[in-house]
Amino acid sequence: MPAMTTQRLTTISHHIDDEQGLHPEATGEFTSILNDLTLALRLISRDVRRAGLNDVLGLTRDTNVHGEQVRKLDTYSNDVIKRAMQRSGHICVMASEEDEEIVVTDIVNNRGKYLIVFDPLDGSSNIDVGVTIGTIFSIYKRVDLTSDEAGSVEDVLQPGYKQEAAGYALYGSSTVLVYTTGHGAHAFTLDPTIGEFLLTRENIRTPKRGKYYSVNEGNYYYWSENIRQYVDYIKTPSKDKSRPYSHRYIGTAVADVHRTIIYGGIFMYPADSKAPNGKLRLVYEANALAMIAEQCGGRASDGQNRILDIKPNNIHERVPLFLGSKEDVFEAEAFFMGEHPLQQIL
Ligand code: P6P
Repeated sequence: MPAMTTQRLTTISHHIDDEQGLHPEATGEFTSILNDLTLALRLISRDVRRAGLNDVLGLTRDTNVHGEQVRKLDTYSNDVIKRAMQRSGHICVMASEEDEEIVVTDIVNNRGKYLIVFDPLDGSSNIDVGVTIGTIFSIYKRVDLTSDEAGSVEDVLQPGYKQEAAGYALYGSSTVLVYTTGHGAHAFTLDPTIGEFLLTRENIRTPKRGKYYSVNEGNYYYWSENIRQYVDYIKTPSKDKSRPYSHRYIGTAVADVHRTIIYGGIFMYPADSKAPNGKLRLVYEANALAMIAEQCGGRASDGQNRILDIKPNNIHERVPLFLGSKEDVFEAEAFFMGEHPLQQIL
């Protein structure tokens, strides 16, 4: 009888502590921030799971049975993260999809040397139909570590390659947290009975080419001719049976990206005539997803430029996104730039 093999039982707190060992200059502040963030994600997960029951539980649009103000789930998620990030005093400034301006932490004489940018609830329009939604986050060091001034918008507008950590939470059939500190990307699944995120996939690796493409085909006639040619190409049966690809599209970027980094293939939100810079946000969506994709061995670009190299000009700017298996993204880029060999003979 072969000896039983036992899977290591690793919580995200264990993993964050272990990762701290990989950063010799770490002082525990960063670890404290990540642990505070996981508390916020567990609270959001709990309330996302109840969302469908609000009406049944008598949680009206205005006040619930306890007379408490019932707020929209994305507003609630936004507040939970901001409150969790105030605790440590290590965060000097925040930016959120839900707030027009930066949020400077209100701790007196705050010397925090980190900042967080986040989309508290990506895909929230899917809540009412029980489709997976998620939270996306990035953590940076502030630009001037010697400053004792409040954090500023310059701290928030750093290029994505400056990220210290990035990740996302998926509220689907289970709650999954994927994060990286630059040493691979790792997935944890929440066991709600004990409130712990347990390691389920370490060092996720994306296949160098996949069989799925994920894009809103409803925008087909708004895309450039080159993008239409690419999508037509991957839908056309090939002799070696490598094509057609299968189409998958959930409409929540975090969920579509997660499937893409696990199974391979490509997720795209290209620019189109309605959205000349695409729909997804650079600062608090694309940068985190791009860092995760690269840590899994994949690629993320705007069709030409590496996402992580793009210097943001404003908090809410949008960016086209091509993300996934390296070979698939390179092929899409060749079509996007009109340089694919097949386009020369069309
Ligand atoms: P469309 C969700 O609203 C979101 O911001 C992303 O999560 C998602 O990828 C995209 O919009 C879906 O947009 O235009 O396909 O409905």
